[in-house]
Amino acid sequence: MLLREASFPGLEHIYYFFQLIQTPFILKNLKIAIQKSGRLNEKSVQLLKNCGLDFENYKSSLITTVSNFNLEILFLRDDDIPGYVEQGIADLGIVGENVIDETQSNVTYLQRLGFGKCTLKLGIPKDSPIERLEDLNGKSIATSYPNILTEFLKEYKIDAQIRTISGSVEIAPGLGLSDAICDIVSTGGTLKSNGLKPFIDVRSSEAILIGRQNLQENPVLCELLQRIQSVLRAKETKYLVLNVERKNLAEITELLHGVKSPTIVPLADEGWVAVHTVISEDDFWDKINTLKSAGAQGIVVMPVEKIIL
Ligand code: PRT
Ligand code: ZN
Repeated sequence: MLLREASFPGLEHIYYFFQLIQTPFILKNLKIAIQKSGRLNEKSVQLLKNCGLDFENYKSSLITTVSNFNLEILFLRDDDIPGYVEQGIADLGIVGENVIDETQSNVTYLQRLGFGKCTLKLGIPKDSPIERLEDLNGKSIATSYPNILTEFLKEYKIDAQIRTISGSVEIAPGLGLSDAICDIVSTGGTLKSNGLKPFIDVRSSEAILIGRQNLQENPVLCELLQRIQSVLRAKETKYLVLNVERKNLAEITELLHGVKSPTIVPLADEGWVAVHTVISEDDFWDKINTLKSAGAQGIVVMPVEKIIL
C-alpha cells in the first residue's frame, strides 16, 4: 500500500485517523513509524533493510508495506512519532530520546539503536560572564525543548526565564533574545559559528526503538527485535583473521580470552597457524596493537553482517 504525499497539509492526519478507527477490524500488520526525512531517516531505513525487510522507500510515500514481513512503515515528522505510538496508531517507532522526553509521551523503550547520538546542551556567548549554573538565575534561555529544560532547571533550583522558539535557536543570543540557549549539539560547529560555546550538558540522546504499551507478547515484534539485536551486535563486532607462529599461539589465545574459542587453522608452513575470531569494537586499536606486540601478523579485519545467538 502506498499513499502519495498529501498535496495540502493535514491529509496524512485524516488518513491516520481512519487507519486508527479501522485498525482493530481490518489491519493485522504491525506498524512502525520512522522519520520521513532528516537525520534519523537514512539510518532507520538502513536498519530495517539490514533486518532483511523488503520495502519500497519512495521519498513521496507516507506509508509502505514490507513485502516479506508483517509490517507497515509510516513516514512521519520525528516530533509526531511518540504521539502516534502512544495513541496506538503506530505500534512501534524510531525516534530520538530528546523528542520522547520533550513530548512527555507514555511509550515503552524497547531498544537503544546506537545512532543519532547527540547531547542537549546549554550554550552561552563566548564572552558571556556566566560561569556557573547558578549564574543563570534571572537570565533567559532560548530553546525548542521547554519541557526538558523546565525539568532540568527545577532539578537544580535555577530560576531562569525560558523563551520557546521552534528553530534556529543558536541565533537568539546574537539577536538579544536570550542570554543562553539550550539546543542539540553534536559536533559543536553550529555553536561555534554563532559565537557560542558549550556550557553544561542537559541530557544525552540517541535513537530508540519505542513501542506502544502492552506490545511485548507480540510474536512479530519478538522476531523484529531479535533481528534488530543481531544487526546491532554485528555492528559492534569485527571478524579477525591473524597469522601466528605456533610458539606465540598460547599467548595470543590468552589475549582473546573474551571469545568462546577461536578457530585455529594450520598453514602450509608448519610453524604457523591462522587464528579466526570475532572481537568487539571497544578499544579496537588497543586490542590490535596488543595482538601485534604478541606476534600476530597479516591481520585481516572484516565486517560482520549479523550475529544470531
Ligand atoms: O522534519 P523533522 O521534524 O522530522 O526533523 P527535525 O528537523 O526536527 O530533526 P532532525 O532531522 O534535525 O533531527 C532528528 C533527530 O536527530 C533529533 O531529534 C536528534 O535526536 C538527532 N540529532 C543528532 C540531531 C543532531 N544530531 C543535530 N546535530 N538533531 C539536531 N541537530 C541539529 C541541532 O539542532 C543544531 O541545529 O544540528 C545542529 C547542531 O549540530 P552540530 O554538529 O553543529 O553541533
Ligand atoms: Zn522535528
